[in-house]
Amino acid sequence: MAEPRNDARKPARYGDAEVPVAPGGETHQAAGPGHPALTTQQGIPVADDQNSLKAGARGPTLLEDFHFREKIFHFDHERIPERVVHARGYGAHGYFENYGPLADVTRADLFQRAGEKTPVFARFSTVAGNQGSADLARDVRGFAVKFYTKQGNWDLVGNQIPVFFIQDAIKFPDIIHAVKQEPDRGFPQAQSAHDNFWDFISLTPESMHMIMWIMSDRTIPRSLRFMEGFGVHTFRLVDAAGKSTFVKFHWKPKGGLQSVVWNEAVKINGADPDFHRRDMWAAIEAGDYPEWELGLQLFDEAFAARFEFDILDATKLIPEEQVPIRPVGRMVLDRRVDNFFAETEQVAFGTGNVVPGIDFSDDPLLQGRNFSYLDTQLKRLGSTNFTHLPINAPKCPFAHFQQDGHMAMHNPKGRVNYEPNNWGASGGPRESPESGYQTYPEPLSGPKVRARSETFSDHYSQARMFYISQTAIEQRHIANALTFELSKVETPAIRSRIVAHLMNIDSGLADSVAKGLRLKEMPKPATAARPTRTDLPPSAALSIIKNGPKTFAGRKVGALVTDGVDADVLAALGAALKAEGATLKLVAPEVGGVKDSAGAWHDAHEKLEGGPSVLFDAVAILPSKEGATLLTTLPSARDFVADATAHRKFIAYASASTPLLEKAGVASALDEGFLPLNSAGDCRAFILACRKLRFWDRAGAER
Ligand code: HDE
Repeated sequence: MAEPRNDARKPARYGDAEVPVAPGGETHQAAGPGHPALTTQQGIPVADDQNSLKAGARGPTLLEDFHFREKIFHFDHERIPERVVHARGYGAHGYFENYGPLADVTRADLFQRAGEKTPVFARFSTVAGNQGSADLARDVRGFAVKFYTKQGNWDLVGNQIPVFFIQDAIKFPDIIHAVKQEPDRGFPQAQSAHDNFWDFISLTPESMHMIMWIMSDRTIPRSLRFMEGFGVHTFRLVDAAGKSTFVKFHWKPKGGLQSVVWNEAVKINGADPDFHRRDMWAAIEAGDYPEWELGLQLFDEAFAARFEFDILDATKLIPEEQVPIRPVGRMVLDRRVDNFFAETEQVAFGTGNVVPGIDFSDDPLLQGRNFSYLDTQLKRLGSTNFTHLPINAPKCPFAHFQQDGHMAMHNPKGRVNYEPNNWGASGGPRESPESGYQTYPEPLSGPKVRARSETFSDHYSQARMFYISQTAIEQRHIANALTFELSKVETPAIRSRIVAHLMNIDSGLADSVAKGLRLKEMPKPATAARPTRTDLPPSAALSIIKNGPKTFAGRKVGALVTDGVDADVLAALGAALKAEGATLKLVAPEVGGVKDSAGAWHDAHEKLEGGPSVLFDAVAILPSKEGATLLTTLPSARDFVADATAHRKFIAYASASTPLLEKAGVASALDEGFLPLNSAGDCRAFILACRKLRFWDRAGAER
């Protein structure tokens, strides 16, 4: 006998929402105007998505429930393998706009016409951390760009550091195993500060140049928008006549370079582990589109022959002073993804994706990568048909006879699936001897050997060049980072081995790290395959501080406000920041907001505990008199001020804030980085100061 149906619905009111509720208490929202019918994957309309099919309302669930089984089956398989490296990343769409014809060096179609826009998808990533790791791990960042050109997809799969740890791709699994979590314990996650990493590095002197970059503030960027990008390897450009020119690719951010300091990075990871992706999302939402200029370092065989290092060695860069960068276009990211999984997660980059006019060099790292990327896509995306996914498909016409396989969506139509064939007009695609991809016919000879060229054996000279190119502040940060990382290494012999390498780079640096570690005995310098060259001049392009922004555009001020905040000052500050292209965020004791001196209400962006000063580029302390008294009782308010001071930020302050500044221990040492903000007229001086990003001259210990 059939049980009575239990589908009576009564309206319930939950705040502003009125929803139909069943006698069991669960919410049922029915299809109707504006809401299509919910269906199964097979298109069958669903009557009830709140309850599984049971033998009686209190009975066991029935295997027959095809809707339940399909829903859970699909859910169980939602995850795909994350990238073995660069698992944590964030992507956006945009375009590349070409400045002018580059026919003198390449026949690549995207570089032929001034003003032409090529759609792109860019993905930025960390390397070592797993997908759920924090954004501000000390790590090199991936900088991968897919250009959907009219002659197929070109992927420039680069990093934000122009050199790499190793010279031969055969060592990639080793360096990555060493840096990722140790296999027995499964930690540490997204950190190089552990024994395995430094043990490997201490035995791999070719890494020393990269180590200088990794230990610099380059690896803790303030925003993905404020970092450079590099193709790293030497590539080739080939013109219509077949002439080859070597090239290194560079991306320069329009907003200038900016990094956080280490103590900020540690705190940001707690306060907002999604700091970088949130920043990119918010910038695009606000119409403040991230932008980079693409530049080429072009050189010929003659330069390659006389250059101090081997141009095939990915642990070396070519100083901009030696080969200037030729700007050729700009990339603007103006569209966020609609769906993170479909686009950012499923995008498949590959160094092997090149278009006619762009070719490889014999860099053994690049050669190995050309195998790896295609191979990894099969594992990650599960099918040879990953190019059928919209994010990976070319946007130009394509035609081939590759067919079938998992999830095939573009199978050839008709009878013909091979060539040559003699089926006339229905015979399908054929070769293009003129416009098709032609490999540069580099003459090759030599014995088959498993060997490293001696021209790769200078491990320290460019490490030294990088170090001496830094400002004193940046040099101090490198020493501090090395000291921090090696202090997490439990085996004293590893610490000592690294110091032995540093001695070949700069004795002051080695001394400072040895002192920071309290090494009992200074080691002997590491045996160098080649002595360090001391004649390489410093390169200003390698410093972050020397390449900062010209304005404060794209940056954020956090204003700590309370009830009674001066209405005129707040309005003027907001307007002045807007005019500069920067934003104002209000931090208040409660997220509901504050009432200003004129009685107007302002919603807060952050509650004080969730909006520490590390999230902002500069801060303004703007309480009323009563508000300041309240803030002195809140530890998070004191931290807000003390951290901003220690992180060398510019701090605007209303005179009413004095009790808080006193409580935070900074009132007695107000330097030029503290700017009074008591009237609308004070805003300008504050913003001009902020353009320098930090007041590095502040006395006292740096955090
Ligand atoms: Fe990668 N790298 N890589 N890599 N790499 C991957 O490909 C590999 C290297 C870089 O946002 C993998 O799709 C080898 C240098 C970026 O999806 C994998 C070697 C540079 C990304 C792979 C290197 C990079 C990857 C993992 C040693 C800078 C993320 C998932 C020769 C020039 C792209 C995947 C994205 C990803 C292999 C070294 C950049 C395993 C074997 C040098 C930006 O195929």
